[in-house]
Amino acid sequence: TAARVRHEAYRRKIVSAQEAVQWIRPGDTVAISGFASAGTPKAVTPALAEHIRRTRATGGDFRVNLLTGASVSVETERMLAEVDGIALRMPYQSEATARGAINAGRMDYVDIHLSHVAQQVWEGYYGKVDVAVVEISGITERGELIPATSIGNNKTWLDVAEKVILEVNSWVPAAMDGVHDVYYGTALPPHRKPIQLTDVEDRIGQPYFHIDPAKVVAVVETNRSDSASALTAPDATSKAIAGHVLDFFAHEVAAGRLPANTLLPLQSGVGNVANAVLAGLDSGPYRGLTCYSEVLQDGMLDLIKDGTVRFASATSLALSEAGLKEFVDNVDFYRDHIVLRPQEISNHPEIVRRLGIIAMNGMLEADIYGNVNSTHVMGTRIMNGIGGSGDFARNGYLSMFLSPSTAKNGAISSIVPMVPHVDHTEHDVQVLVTEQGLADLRGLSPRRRSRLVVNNCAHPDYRDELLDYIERAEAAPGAGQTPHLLGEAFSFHDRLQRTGTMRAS
Ligand code: 0RQ
Repeated sequence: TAARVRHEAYRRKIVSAQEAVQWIRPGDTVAISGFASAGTPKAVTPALAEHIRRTRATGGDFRVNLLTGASVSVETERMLAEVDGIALRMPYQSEATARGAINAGRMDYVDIHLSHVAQQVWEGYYGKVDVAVVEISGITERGELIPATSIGNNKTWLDVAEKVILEVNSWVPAAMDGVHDVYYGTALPPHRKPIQLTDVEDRIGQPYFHIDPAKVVAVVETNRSDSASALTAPDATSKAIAGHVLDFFAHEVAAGRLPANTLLPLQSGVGNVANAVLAGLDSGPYRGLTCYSEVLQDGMLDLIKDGTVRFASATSLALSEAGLKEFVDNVDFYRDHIVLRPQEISNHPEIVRRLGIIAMNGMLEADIYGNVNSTHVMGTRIMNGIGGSGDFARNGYLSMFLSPSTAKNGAISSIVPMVPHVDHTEHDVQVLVTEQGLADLRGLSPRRRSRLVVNNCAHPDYRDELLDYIERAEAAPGAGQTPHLLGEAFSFHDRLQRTGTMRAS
């Protein structure tokens, strides 16, 4: 206790999670820490789920509105959804139980760009925030809060919440102190100033959060690891996608549009394909690369260690047990190469544009003109959410979307005539990549794009039907700038719904 909570006034507020949770009332808006698997509160949220379960068992009703950084730990998302404890969820989830509740219409879900969350809360769209539950790694002698493994929206939650519950997690290595850069200079218009960040490693803020101590109603001590992010070795499809991306980088360097060796700051999503691209960079000619992204995973530590990556900025450090050990054992080294920032800064459009980020994100499907659906299966059922993909894709120097050319053992083509839900419009999508190949759409009109997308990216099983669609759409009277046959535009989806596959029999 003394080592982590170094301020007497906060030591007097230490209580159990069960006591702390009494501050949360039915109908409250509760903002919690957490971004990907890193930094979710470990004690108060399970206690809240239990509290809600008991209230329900005695015939009561108890639901809260839940605001987070992005996804939070799978257990947390599941526990709260299982007790039907969430009325409204914002801004991102990626868990099956919550997804089911949302798609059944039992949970309201507001799916917004991650860079917008803080400002929308300041603007009051979500009403007042009653309680913030924020995991930190310690409290200094002066009462400053030392962030944990993710920052997300924590600065905003601590600022706006009426009551604050702190979870001090002594599992977070004390050596992480100093990795964070919390910027306090953001404001709403007309008071905005330029954000003076011109290089990925710039430090423009301070290492700690500050808080009005009067708002802190409880301090709960924990010693629990983040739930480890599952990592799988890249499969053949992911490796093929990564190979096309790496060839493209070489091509852009040769064309003088990217600096040799260092490229431009990279942003990549999480998951198999993103991991394969990062692993592929290791064997390329690159030295001194930089990353300006949301989440850093184990693979990034390897790249930093061998000098492939010079510096990485993110808002979340989602490591496995092994990754964390590697980080702690060499923390003095890594502290010079990694910074964690609030997500309004890690995803800030102004900075993404200025730095010239290479944005690489996953997608569910793209259409023949380059519109991308990242979020809604069949245009109706939410998968995860838009997350940060729009922040980076819309403002990046290069905007790339990556996916296998088929899903569900080939029953679904990820290249379709028209996407039934659009997250990233044709204006924001420059490059599509599947294991089949890469379509560089820059500088091309819609009629020049469609054949390229199909020939380079679609799976051979679906290519002829797509080319036939394009030809007939172009030949139709009044075909227009972006030819479509409206009666057939969703024929792939319609067939999937009727027969269980997009394949023609
Ligand atoms: O489901 O495993 O049950 O079969 O979607 O698909 O191919 O494993 O790819 O993990 O990269 O996810 C768009 C969801 C892709 C993700 C999406 C099914 C497929 C599988 C996953 P199964 P893959 P990924 C950075 C920015 C938005 C948020 C974002 C995403 C499952 O990338 O959520 O970009 N993006 N954040 O079978 C039906 C299709 C499908 C399909 C795939 N067309 N129809 N199902 N699937 N295509 C985030 C951070 O940095 C934190």
